[in-house]
Amino acid sequence: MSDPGGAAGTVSAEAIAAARAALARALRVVVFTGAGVSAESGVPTFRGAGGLWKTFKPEDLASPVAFGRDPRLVWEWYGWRREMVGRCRPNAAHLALARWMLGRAGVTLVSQNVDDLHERAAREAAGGVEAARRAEPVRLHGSLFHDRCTRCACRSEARGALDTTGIATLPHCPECGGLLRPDVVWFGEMLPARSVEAAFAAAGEAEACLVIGTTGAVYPAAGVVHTAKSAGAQVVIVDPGRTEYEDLADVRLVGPAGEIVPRIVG
Ligand code: BV8
Ligand code: ZN
Repeated sequence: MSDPGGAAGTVSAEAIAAARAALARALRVVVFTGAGVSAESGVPTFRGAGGLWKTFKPEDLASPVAFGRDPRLVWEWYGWRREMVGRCRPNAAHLALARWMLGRAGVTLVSQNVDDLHERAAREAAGGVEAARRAEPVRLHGSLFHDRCTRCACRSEARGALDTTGIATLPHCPECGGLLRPDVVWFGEMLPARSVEAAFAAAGEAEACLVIGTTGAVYPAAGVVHTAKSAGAQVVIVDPGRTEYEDLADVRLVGPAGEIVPRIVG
C-alpha cells in the first residue's frame, strides 16, 4: 500500500498520483459510496456525530418492525431527513464523480446513500435528465424522496408536506388507499434484485474499485468491495477515518472526499 499521507488534507502527491494511475489504467471501475461522500454537503452520517437522532439509533427506526409499531414516529424521522437533505447541495466530490463518469466509459457508481445527491450532481453536470443517466448511481438502499405502498407496492415520487399528527394524516396510496412508506431498504429487508445484480456484476469485472466514505459495515452492500478485490481490482479508499476495508486497500487516502476526489478523478 503506497504512503497514506498524514491527517486530513495532507495526502501526499505520491498517493494522489498512485490513485490517479490506478483509476486511469482501469478499463472498468466500480465506485462504492456511503454517507461520508455527502458529509460535506451537511448530511449527517450514520455512525458519525449527528448520526443519532434524538435517542434512537437508525437501526431502531429504519426497520419494518419499527414501522409496524409506530408508523407516525418513523414517518416523522423520514420527514425530518427529507427536509434536512432537501436543503443540501451536491458537493465537489459528487460533482467531480459525475463529470468524470460523463467524460469516460466503463465506470459504474454503486451507492448506499438514499439522499439523491449523486443523482442531482449528475443532472447538474450533464445539464439535463436524459444525459445524466450515464452518471447516475446503482442505488442499493432506495431513495428518501420516493414512496412505496405497503399494500399494492406501487412506487411514486414523494409529494407534499408530511403531517404525522395521526395515522389517517400519513401519506396514503393514490391507487389502493394503503399506507405509504419511504421507498428505502430497511434493516432485515432484501435489497432490490436488479440493483444487487448490477452492483456485483460491475464489481466482479472491475480492474479498480474506488471506495468513498463508508465504514463497510452494512451487508450485503459491503460485499461489493470484497467482490472487486477478489476479482483482482486495485482498491483505492478515500476516508478520513478507519473503515472495515483497511486490509484491502492498495492506495489509502486519508481525508475528506470533497478535497480528495476532485484531485484523483478530475
Ligand atoms: C438484509 C436505508 C437479509 C435506510 C440502510 C452479515 C453480517 C452482519 C450483519 C448482517 C449480515 N447480513 C445482513 C445483516 C444484517 C444487516 C446489517 O448489515 N447490519 C449491520 C448493521 C451489522 N443488513 C440488513 O439488514 C440488510 N438486509 O440483510 O436482508 C434478508 C435475508 C433474507 C430475508 C430477508 C432479508 C439491509 C441493510 C440496509 C439498511 N438500510 N439505509 C435509511 O437510510 O433510512 S443502511 C444505511 O446505513 C446506509 O444506507 C449505509 O448502508 C449504512 C451506513 O453506513 P455508511 O454509509 O458506511 O455510513 P457510516 O456513518 O457508517 O460511515 C460514514 C463513513 O464516512 C465513515 O467511514 C467516516 O469516516 C466517513 N466520512 C466522514 N466524513 C467524511 C467521510 N468520508 C469522506 N469524506 C468525508 N468528509
Ligand atoms: Zn397501493
